[in-house]
Amino acid sequence: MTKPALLDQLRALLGEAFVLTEGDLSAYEQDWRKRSRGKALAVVRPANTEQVAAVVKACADAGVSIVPQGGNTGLVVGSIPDASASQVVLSLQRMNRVRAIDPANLTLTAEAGCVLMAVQQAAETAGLLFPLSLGSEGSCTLGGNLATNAGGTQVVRYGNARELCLGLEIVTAQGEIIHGLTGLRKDNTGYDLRNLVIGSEGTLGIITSATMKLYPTPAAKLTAWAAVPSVEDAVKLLQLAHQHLGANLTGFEMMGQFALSLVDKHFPNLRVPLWQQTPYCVLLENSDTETQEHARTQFERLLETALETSCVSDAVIAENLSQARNFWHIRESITLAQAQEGLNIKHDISLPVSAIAAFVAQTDALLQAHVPGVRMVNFGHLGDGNLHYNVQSPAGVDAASFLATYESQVNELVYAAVQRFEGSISAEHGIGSLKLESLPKYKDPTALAWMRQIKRTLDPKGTLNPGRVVSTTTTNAAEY
Ligand code: FAD
Ligand code: 2HG
Ligand code: ZN
Repeated sequence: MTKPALLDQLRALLGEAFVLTEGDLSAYEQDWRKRSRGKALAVVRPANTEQVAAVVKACADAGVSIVPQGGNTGLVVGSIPDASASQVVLSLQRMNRVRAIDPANLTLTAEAGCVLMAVQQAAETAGLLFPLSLGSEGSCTLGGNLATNAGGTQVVRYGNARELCLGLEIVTAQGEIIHGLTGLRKDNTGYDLRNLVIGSEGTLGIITSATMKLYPTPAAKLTAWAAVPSVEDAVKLLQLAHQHLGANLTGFEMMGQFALSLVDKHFPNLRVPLWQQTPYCVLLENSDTETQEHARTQFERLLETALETSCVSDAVIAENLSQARNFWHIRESITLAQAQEGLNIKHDISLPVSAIAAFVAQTDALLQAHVPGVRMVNFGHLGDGNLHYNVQSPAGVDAASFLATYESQVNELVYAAVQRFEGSISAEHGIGSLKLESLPKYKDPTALAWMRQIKRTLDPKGTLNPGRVVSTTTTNAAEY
């Protein structure tokens, strides 16, 4: 089938208004960080699962590949088309209904294009908690969260998107529908297809709806901000927090001085506490099942011990909700502040918590030796062993030329260190196309071979997001 004939078929399936080929399509064609820009054959906006299935079938029959897209907030260039003007972007944004909430079963079922914040709000309206929380929650979607197995700031207590998901409705690469919207917590009826598709970044199936776990809302929530002298001290504080707060510890974020200086520079209204006097700050959250007073007493005991043992040099407990929100706002603004500062080299890595201090000390030194004056935007979800270990050009050096000269060397240096410390080169953002070539160097080769085999079996024509996560086109098996 010719491309014009496919476009006619898509228009007949969805309606003229929902097949976009003209005008400014940059919101769909450019990635969030503005690193890459592609060109789509068309952007299609189906309204329901049957339409998604029909679009996939039509494209598969025509030999045209599809890039599924939610909020387009991904950070690994996985949700935009390539430059060939021959791929269809399938946006799930019109599928944004919360279909059901079952308070007795503690579940919520929503369509894939539901914005994360809307899911959180629907749960809140029902008096319950949907704990997934990311800085991009105002625009990322539930489908995108599941496709990337997103993490965020509550993983230390509630797990990442995978742990929150009970059931999925999926459109396959052939345009069939898997009706898997179960709310069961136990279901051992064979291979776990839900978990195969979660984290597959749109390469194995299109998620059209999901059933997610909800939780009782904590009776009290308290936030604290602590200055810590070193990463080692932050890790000591984490151990103390586990001991003192147990399951009440719902957030533990570490932020380096340079990361906070960027927030201070680009968002001066936020008034970052303590950052000038310390190399690192930590944001802690205590969600109590009892009372606000109980939460405060627990926090005070924790911080007293931390001050006595000198792993904390100073600390503030938020006095009220607005101060707590401001602390979180500062943390969530680091990504935006980096975007304002200019591109840097991002590394979303995870390590055993016990290895993090040594990793940072050694890798900081290696990077300084390699590129003197390089500035580290080091922050992240320390409670999960997940660092955003980002490398910014030395002061006065243009970001674009820094990336052009150093990106691959810096990646190799950092990823080799991650490997030595038995970590992962992608903790929560995924592989996309940005890390496609790095993955084979660090993934177990047999595991990678299984991944390629699964992709080829489920999507033999390469209809769904080809060239992302794994490449199946190379002839060099040793490479991919
Ligand atoms: P998109 O960007 O549209 O797509 C991401 C990938 O999923 C692509 O490969 C796409 O093809 C695929 N996809 C999208 N929808 C579907 C679907 N319905 N079915 C199948 N495949 C699909 N990530 C974290 O994990 N933790 C964070 O703390 C975090 N913070 C962020 C803060 C900011 C300011 C920004 C900009 C990003 C942040 N991210 C974070 C990254 C990003 O928001 C997440 O990866 C998010 O889950 C992507 O959702 P999305 O709807 O925008 O997906
Ligand atoms: C976060 O934790 C996100 O804020 C983005 O995962 C990380 O900007 C980054 O590198
Ligand atoms: Zn993160």
